[in-house]
Amino acid sequence: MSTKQRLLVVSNRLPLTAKRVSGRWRGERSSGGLVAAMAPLMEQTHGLWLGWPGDALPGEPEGRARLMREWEEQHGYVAVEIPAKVSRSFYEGYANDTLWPLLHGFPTRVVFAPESWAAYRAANERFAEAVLSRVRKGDLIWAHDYQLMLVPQMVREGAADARIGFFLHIPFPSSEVFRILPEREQLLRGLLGADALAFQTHGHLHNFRRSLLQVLGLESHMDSVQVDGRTVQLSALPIGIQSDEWRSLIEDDRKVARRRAELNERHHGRKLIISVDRLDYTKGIPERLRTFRRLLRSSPAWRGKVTLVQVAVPSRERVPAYVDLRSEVSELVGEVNGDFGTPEWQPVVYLRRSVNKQELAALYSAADVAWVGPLRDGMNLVAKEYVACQHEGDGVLVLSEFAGAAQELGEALRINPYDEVGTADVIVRALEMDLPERAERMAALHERVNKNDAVVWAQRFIEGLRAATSSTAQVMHKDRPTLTTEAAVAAFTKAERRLLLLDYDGTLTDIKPRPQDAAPTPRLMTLLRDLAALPDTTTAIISGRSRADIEGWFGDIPDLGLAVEHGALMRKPGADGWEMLRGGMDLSWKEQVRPMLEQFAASAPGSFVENKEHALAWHYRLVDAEFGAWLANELVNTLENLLAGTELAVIHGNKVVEVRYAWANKGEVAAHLAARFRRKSFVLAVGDDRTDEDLFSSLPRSAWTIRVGVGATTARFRLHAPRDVRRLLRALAEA
Ligand code: ADQ
Repeated sequence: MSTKQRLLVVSNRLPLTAKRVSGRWRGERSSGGLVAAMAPLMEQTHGLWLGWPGDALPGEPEGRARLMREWEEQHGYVAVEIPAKVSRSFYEGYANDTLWPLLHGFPTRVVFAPESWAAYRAANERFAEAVLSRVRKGDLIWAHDYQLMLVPQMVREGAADARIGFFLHIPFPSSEVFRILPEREQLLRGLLGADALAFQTHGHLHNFRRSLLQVLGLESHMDSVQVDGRTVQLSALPIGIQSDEWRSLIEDDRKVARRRAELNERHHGRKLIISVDRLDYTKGIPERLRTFRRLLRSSPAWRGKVTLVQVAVPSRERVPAYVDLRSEVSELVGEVNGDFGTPEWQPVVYLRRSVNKQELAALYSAADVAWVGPLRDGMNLVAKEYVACQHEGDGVLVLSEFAGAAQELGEALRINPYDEVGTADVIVRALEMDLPERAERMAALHERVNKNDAVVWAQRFIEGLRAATSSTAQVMHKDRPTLTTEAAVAAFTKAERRLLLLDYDGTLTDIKPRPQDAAPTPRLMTLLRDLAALPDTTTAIISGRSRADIEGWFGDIPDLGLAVEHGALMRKPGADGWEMLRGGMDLSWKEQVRPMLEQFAASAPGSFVENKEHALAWHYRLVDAEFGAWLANELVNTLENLLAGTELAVIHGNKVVEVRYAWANKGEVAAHLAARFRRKSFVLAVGDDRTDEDLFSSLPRSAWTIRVGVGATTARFRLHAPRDVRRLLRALAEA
């Protein structure tokens, strides 16, 4: 990788935290495997790491600034300063009180606080600004985790061609849980600013895709999604550990060997179970202690023969939920030890603190069983660390099926941590397992964990990001430019004659759950009246709707052209009556097609059949998004077979499947109206779905064709939403 392609890592914390000790600012290493995973790439590319250095406590500001400069020069660490008030509400508030429980699937623990959302936005802006102030062409930006979900889009807005990757370390929940969040759309859009998005497991990725569909109505492929004409690559990429480091601790470190010998000695004649967690409610610590109590109750033979060492490092202690958890765990430990302990034996050894890696390695390697029981976990590195430290290969890993690691570590004994009885049985089985089975299981785990370590993980992510942003990928998916109002107004005013062809739903107004709710607002009516009254200008609405709807809303604007049912019927500007584009039609096909549509409507509650004058439509906007899309594809296939060779066409529009005459399309009307306009005229056509593509392709290349929203298009330009279309048209009306 050339030095031109630097890696810019963006994470909430920098690898160093600024602390003021005896009046002087110093850097302290923050813990975390991410630093080691990034190290080779950071070094090769002379990369930068952008993150928060800790609160800027009052006092010695020059000393702090000097320290930050040193960090940047020596390590490439760039401090992203966040005002103390914002940082608390951002980190302890939105990130840890709202997103953390939500993304782990604990909706009842989610705190909804609009103020903390504002802080989250503000903090994400700080990170994005820091990236934008440093990024150079070709750099690869890699943002991490739930604290920074808005950063990809914010960076994209400031640097359209930036190469942005994002990795979510924690789970992505079911869409039913995710969509309770008021800011669900902004967060999804924030992530979609990236070129490559990766999750820990396929399950999380699947949940994310379902949320895209349910919340944004965005369909995606297994490995990609199209947004604003860009492709976002999607993948599942489970994070690994620093296997090398753990191996050398086990094989070469004398202190670790000594500690292990001491542990073996102390627990001689007993089985040792190890559990290591951050003190977090997602880790299932109370559940584990209750299960252990049950085991001791129901299996008296194990009393005095097994010890559970629970190491728990305090975490997020300013968040109330964590304070409660801390007391609950202490009480439970006291209860179990009080109920079952003897002068010779303490059932639970509880270490509520951080222990260093040597101590951890000794514990892992001395333990007969690791009991990893999170209620939900993105990956869980402890499971992998235990495996890496089992150099003799005789320990047993007991792993929650709700940890991401369970997807990879199939040879572990699986538990449902909520099931006390079932889990207690599995623990007994682990304690009693014979050596050959233990060895066989552990050998397979060992190989997998060592092969997919943290460095391999980081390399894979970067390869994916490079591929997603390679020049060929970019050329293939290069999008339409966004239309600028100034350019359109200039061309509009210069032209002698002007033609404006406007789709209605999804173009002039937002799509509504029920078609009848999409009536025009008074403001939109005024806009259309103003446009229709412009001199030397023809304005027409071309809609798939019925004559009744469109005439009911716009019939009294005399100079507005109206075409309905995709152009089967038309009222020319200034004309009184309606005319058919082609006459003498046989409508008997409706009798055959209608029962089929009714059948689909009956199998999908919320969907219905609309009987138009010259067409039939099945609307499924209210149907569960995934089911609706699947059913619509079924219907289209069935109808296409049935109608092959007839003059009818099946059209899959925006949440609607429609059968109508092939000639009755928006292109026919447009060609009809545009025929009277000379080459130098200004012709503008705007629409949001597949039926509008007919409109675009019927017009000369010089026409101002505009697609609203996402999706492949032949239009020359793209606008984001109906709001933008109305803004543009207002500018034309006033030009
Ligand atoms: P965490 O929720 O922090 O990480 P985990 O993956 O288990 O969870 O990592 C914990 C790390 O802290 C391990 O390396 C462990 O050794 C260490 N640790 C825990 N308790 C300790 C103690 N008492 N003393 C010293 N060290 C201790 C988040 C997600 C996870 C995901 C990781 C990485 O929640 O699901 O696996 O990021 O992506």
